Amino acid sequence: MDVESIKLYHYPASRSSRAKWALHETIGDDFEVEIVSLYDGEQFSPDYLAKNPHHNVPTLEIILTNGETKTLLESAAIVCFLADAFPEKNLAPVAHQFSQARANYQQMVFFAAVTIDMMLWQIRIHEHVLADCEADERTATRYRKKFITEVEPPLISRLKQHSYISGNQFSAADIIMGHCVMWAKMYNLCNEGIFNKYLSKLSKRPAFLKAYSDAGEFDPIVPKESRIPGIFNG
Ligand SMILES: N[C@@H](CCC(=O)N[C@@H](CS)C(=O)NCC(=O)O)C(=O)O
Repeated sequence: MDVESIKLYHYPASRSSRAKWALHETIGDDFEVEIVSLYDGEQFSPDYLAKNPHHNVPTLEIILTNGETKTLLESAAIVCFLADAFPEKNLAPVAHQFSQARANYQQMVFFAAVTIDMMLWQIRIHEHVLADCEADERTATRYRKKFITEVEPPLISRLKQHSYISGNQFSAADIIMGHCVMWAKMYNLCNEGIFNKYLSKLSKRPAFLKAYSDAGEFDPIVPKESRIPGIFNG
């Protein structure tokens, strides 16, 4: 597959930063970034919905020299695709039969991208995204409790045992987990010192610094006028 160009549809500090970080880790700076202004509803334009019917970021477009465009959705899928596409970057243990390292890595990818992301998403939408008529304080409270009792302890235990989330080597799992830990801290979770140490290690990576160079533009609180019942769901 001969690649002509790569374009990421992105919103600062959102889940698309995971894809941006993985791109900087693997291909450097040679890709285009287009901001989708989520709070202005640009993700609902017909042109964007044709690329991404889930009306969200990230969307990754890989334009081939033969004119074809490959479109990839889902931040974790994009991160893992890039990690496997560039094995020389050592971002993922190789998949071979009964590889404990690969299984451990995948466990952390899915724990972050599915279980943790879902809990943080529930907290975020019920506190900062949904219209008043849809927001439910009890849901946010329930997930805050569950996060503290069921997510933080296994993460702390792992980070006490080794330097990164799935071993002593940085991997694509840290790209997703690192984003989740920053998201959690924004919501006053992951307050133990060990999470600060983890983030301080991750944030020394040049690719991290580039991916989050625009993070200051992110305001977690969606303006009231953008909280349209039934559609924008974070
Ligand atoms: N599971 C998807 C979720 C993507 C997602 O919901 N992104 C948010 C920003 S963090 C978004 O674009 N929301 C806009 C909307 O839902 O309209 C992924 O990880 O890529």
